[in-house]
Amino acid sequence: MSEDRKPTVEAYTAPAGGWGSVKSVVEILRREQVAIPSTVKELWRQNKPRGFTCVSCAWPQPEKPLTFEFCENGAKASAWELTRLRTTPEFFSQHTCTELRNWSDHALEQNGRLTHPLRYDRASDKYVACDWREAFDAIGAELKKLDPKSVVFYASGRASLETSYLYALFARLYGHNNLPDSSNMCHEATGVALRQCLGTPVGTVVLDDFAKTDCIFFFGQNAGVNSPRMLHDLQNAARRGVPIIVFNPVRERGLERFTNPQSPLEMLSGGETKLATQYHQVKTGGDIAAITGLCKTLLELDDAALQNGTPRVLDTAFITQHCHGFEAFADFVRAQTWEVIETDSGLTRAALKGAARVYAQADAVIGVYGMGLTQHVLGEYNIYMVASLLLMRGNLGKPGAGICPVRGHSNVQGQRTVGIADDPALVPLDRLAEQYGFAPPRERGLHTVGTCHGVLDGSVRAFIGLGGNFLRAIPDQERVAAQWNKLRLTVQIATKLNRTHLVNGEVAYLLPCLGRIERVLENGKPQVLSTEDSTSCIHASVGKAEPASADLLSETRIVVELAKATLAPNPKVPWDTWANDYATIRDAIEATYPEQFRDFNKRMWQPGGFHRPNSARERIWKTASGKAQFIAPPALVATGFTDAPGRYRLMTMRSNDQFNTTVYGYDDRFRGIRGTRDVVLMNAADIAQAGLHEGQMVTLVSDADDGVAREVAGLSVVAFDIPRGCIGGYYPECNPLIPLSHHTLFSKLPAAKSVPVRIVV
Ligand SMILES: Nc1nc2c(c(=O)[nH]1)N[C@H]1C(S)=C(S)[C@@H](COP(=O)(O)OP(=O)(O)OC[C@H]3O[C@@H](n4cnc5c(=O)[nH]c(N)nc54)[C@H](O)[C@@H]3O)O[C@H]1N2
Ligand SMILES: Nc1nc2c(c(=O)[nH]1)N[C@H]1C(S)=C(S)[C@@H](COP(=O)(O)OP(=O)(O)OC[C@H]3O[C@@H](n4cnc5c(=O)[nH]c(N)nc54)[C@H](O)[C@@H]3O)O[C@H]1N2
Ligand SMILES: [Mo]
Repeated sequence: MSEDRKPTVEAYTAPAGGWGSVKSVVEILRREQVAIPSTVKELWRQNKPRGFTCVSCAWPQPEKPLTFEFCENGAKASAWELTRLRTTPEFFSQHTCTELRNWSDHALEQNGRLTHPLRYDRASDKYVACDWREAFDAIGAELKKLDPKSVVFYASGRASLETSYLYALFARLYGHNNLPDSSNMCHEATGVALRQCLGTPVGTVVLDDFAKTDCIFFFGQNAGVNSPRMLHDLQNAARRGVPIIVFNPVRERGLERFTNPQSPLEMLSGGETKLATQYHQVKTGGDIAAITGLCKTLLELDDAALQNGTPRVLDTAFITQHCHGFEAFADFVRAQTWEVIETDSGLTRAALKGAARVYAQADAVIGVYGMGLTQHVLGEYNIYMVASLLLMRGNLGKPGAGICPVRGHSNVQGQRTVGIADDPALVPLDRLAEQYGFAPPRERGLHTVGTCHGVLDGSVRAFIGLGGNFLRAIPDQERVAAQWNKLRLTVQIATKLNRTHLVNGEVAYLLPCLGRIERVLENGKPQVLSTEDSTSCIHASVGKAEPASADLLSETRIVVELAKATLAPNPKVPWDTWANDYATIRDAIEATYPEQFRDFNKRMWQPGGFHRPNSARERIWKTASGKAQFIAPPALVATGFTDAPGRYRLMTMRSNDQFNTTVYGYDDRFRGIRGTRDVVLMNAADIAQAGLHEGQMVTLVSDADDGVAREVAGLSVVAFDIPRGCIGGYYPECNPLIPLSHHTLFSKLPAAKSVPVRIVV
């Protein structure tokens, strides 16, 4: 399917939100051909008590929701699920998988919801309809024959706590910890780093802290696009005069100014709120240097205070009582020269000092971050730096302060909480052993990068995907995809067709499921699901919309049937009871995690949900030293490679018109790029220096030193306000450029925000 798209680039002058947002939602409702009144009715129920949890991002729902507690991108994600368009067996009879592989990501998903279970027929290279029983029995028979260690159970972060708990249990009863998930590409660095320095794998901030904070530092997260409901909290803070200090290589409109599309007054009067009070265009991979500059200034200010006899800038009482490693960290920071800090961050000393002074004057500071920090080779050190910055003034474990990683998928954090983890140390295996009378596998399983290596070397033989688009989301996607059809078995549980479903193992099934917005009936009774948001808050989610097809099953039911078809019966594992009444799954979760999920079935109905306990919030540090840990970095640049002439740092970006690999459309409104995603964003001076011109078609080639040729061709050069030496391209189109070996040091998270590339014409 050829789609001719010419880029047009023009500056976007309006604020985030506002009429542009409304227009964009209306356009997508039209495109999905949804019935507008019933869709609006569903949207009204979004993120409300007794409503459903938005399928888009993981930002928390407030206790007292707005009339319409949804945003432009949440509405898009819901319309995408509620679409009237259908991808039927009839459609598959007309197209081979080889042909569909030439369709764009957008065109495949735009074709609408999957309606029937499908078996891949190698002879015709087509999917054919099958019945559920046949699918479960065939998959079960295959799994029984395979070595469990060669089988991978992937999860994208959307499935509910109930489904995820059963999925992880299924894997362990079957005999492996091969449970990679999307967080392996996302916030795994957060889990690893925060556990190390604060003794908790998750953020410490809750929604209420945004109402109490008096300063927000914002690193590498694009709230206006990826968690737009957060703009309400930022807007409220900005109106209280709270400084918001942003570090981001590009000027993201959503962080600069916002018109609340839910406020008639603002909409009609053209009113807008300025959000960022300072905006620092740090180089990609330059945050360690930038934060070193902030910390250095704090030390200088503290030295001066000591000398002048004025109040200390450091919270020395907190540091003495609660922290470990401060002296070594301070020595490291003092040893860095301003010249190097300026070069490595791309920011001036004056700018960094200005930001640090604001920090020093605030009593309660929140540090927010996203993929701009995690997706670098030194990603964990980026996070240690934010934590250290906060620790210097005791900004942890007090109201209005703390660390706030903004999670991706709506239940990605929750999936880990209930056992989706390749690292068995994160799972209460002894309790599972007792509860279900089996010996859980103890050795470490495969994460996402490990799975890719296993596919390449042939040790992985089967892949089950609970949602997601694995082959598009991973690094080195072309190399891995080329080996995928050597797998014995591939099973995908999905709502819509994507590229991963078109590369199949010898035996392959595509199992269509209900989405979260839809009514789930089991045993004739409506069921409720639950999810955990970015602030460890758990709430019920009630789907009410009419299912896209009568032949869909819930994700929970699919997991249960797969497990039953694969495993020997075990009287302690009541699969049918669970599938018939999800409240019994929640009881099982509570039995496994009694402290986390106390009174689960009751408390999930509280308006705003209930919070899991968080030790760091209570200033209890479950770290090796028993204290919060200052950790100095090994370098000031997070990229993991050295700069060289002609070598650029490529950051892969999300547009305003996509949800991960789901591409809604080809306009990136806030960045002013329309009609295409095949662009490379460059500083005008770099374009001139490289002898290129705007609009020129170029090829990006990977500059990794591993002998593998990787390239993405047909990209149009766009002049953009981005630091020199740094360039931008879209995810997932640029993923073939990321070597599998290019990942964070400890969590093996693909370093998708600084990829070494060259430009060839
Ligand atoms: N609408 C929508 N919502 C989403 C998603 C989506 O695709 N679309 N995806 C969901 C998922 S799974 C996730 S994980 C989150 C992702 O949400 P974010 O964490 O916001 O992820 P990105 O948009 O990839 O990158 C964030 C920002 O990092 C900046 N950046 C890049 N490199 C650097 C750097 O070196 N330093 C700094 N300081 N900044 C840098 C980029 O300019 C960008 O503004 O959003 C979730 N929500
Ligand atoms: N270069 C680069 N690569 C990246 C990133 C980056 O910033 N740059 N970001 C990374 C990040 S943060 C993430 S999280 C991953 C995302 O990786 P994934 O989670 O694997 O990918 P998604 O695009 O979110 O998956 C979309 C598919 O999920 C299915 N789906 C949607 N809703 C449901 C549902 O309710 N149930 C089921 N069963 N299926 C459903 C649909 O079939 C849809 O096609 O990508 C990573 N890859
Ligand atoms: Mo993510």
